[in-house]
Amino acid sequence: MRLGIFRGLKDRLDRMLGRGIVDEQLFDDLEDALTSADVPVRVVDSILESLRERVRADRLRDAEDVRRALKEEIAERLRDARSQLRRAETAPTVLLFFGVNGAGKTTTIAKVAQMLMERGERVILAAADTFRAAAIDQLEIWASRVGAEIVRAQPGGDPAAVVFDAITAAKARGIGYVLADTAGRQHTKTSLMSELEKIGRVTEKALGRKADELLLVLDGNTGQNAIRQAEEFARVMGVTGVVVTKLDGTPRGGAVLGIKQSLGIPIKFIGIGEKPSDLKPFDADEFAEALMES
Ligand SMILES: Nc1nc2c(ncn2[C@@H]2O[C@H](COP(=O)(O)OP(=O)(O)OP(=O)(O)O)[C@@H](O)[C@H]2O)c(=O)[nH]1
Ligand SMILES: [Mg+2]
Repeated sequence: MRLGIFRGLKDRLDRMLGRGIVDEQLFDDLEDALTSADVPVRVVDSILESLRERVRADRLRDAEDVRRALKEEIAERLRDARSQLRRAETAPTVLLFFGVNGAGKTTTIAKVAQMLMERGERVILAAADTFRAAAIDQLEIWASRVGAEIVRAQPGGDPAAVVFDAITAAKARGIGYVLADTAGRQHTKTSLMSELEKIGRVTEKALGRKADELLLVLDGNTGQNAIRQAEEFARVMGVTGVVVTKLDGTPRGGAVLGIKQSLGIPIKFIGIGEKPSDLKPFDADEFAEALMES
């Protein structure tokens, strides 16, 4: 897996560790490398504190051992049993996607739809971004490309009603998954946040329970603001997991390390390109490994 995050981290680590001396200078350099990738200061401190402890306790002297310990510290902070996508006992499983403008919601839905369909599932997409006609068309194009069905309304229609209709259709026809696309919204815009809350309420009415996954889509380029966004969406909607997109291109993706540690929200998927196949179910060890190699 190629990630853009921590671009150059591998070279920096090689240089740092190549000196063959595990000293304060090394920890300063590591701090600098992690901070410049936008890993929140609190997370950097906690990683380095544990790493120091390990170096001391296990008497690590070898560059390779320090590298492995660092990787383990990062992976430990990201591991979460809830990273796996939930599947409802009573169909349909409803996944609601939301986030700020341009985060990658619609593309992620196409990717998740394709992944589910490859597993033999049937999928309905709900085009609940009714603000722009182009948004509905974009989802329609993805639906036909990946072979999913779609429920749509007229532009300007009620987004909650679209989700309601999609759930009703899925129930009637025994379709396993409903993936709902919503309009991009800034987490600071109260009216748009209450619209999202309404979509959540209507989902609950149609389904008889809350949406099975409330997925916040975050652009990996967002840096520290990702945590602010996550806090606000979690407050208004509840968030069961995040999808971090565009990790193929960003040197600032370290902020994602803060979301799990600060808010306890697991990462479910990462996006590593624009194609439907460019999605990975999140695996903490694989991710940490890829970071170290980037
Ligand atoms: N490189 C890269 N580009 C991505 C990824 N995910 C999405 N994009 C691109 O990001 C842009 C925005 O993606 P959309 O899926 O339209 O984002 P959105 O959140 O639905 O946007 P709005 O509906 O306008 O709020 C598009 O050009 C996508 O191709 C990714 O993982 N990697
Ligand atoms: Mg969209």
